[in-house]
Amino acid sequence: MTMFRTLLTAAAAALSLAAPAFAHGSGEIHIHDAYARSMGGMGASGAVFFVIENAGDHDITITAAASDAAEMVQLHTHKEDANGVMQMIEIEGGVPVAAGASHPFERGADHVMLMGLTRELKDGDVVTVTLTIDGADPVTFDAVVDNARKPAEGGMNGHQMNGQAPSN
Ligand SMILES: [Cu+2]
Repeated sequence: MTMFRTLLTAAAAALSLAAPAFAHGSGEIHIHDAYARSMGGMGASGAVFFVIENAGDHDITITAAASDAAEMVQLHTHKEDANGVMQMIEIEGGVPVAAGASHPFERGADHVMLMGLTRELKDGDVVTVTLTIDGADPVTFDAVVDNARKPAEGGMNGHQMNGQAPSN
């Protein structure tokens, strides 16, 4: 049996060595409810929000984000400074998502920051985002621009009708 086991082990080792890089591919990573918004026209900033689900059996870390909608794209989060003021800062070390877990990118928390929009983002436009992931293949998804959407919770205007034009 020892010989047989050795052969099996060798075969398994050869298989794992030969396995393509996408063996733990994006089929296990799901993006839900993606949308984008802008804080102004071309050259201004925008952000992308979504929920990422790691349906795989090992932990991953989102290390970077890219999009052709902006000159610079960063993983951001909000942090309270010494004066109690919420500030946006770049996330260092990436965003971990444990196996079987989901992680929200949402208003007032983690988000994909679009800095220097290359075009105006109007409602219904599509922003394509690619996430670089440690532990999985890159994931590319489309986020539809919805500038009227309110934060999911805690928003002062949460009772307002979605899609209602702001008065200005
Ligand atoms: Cu930001």
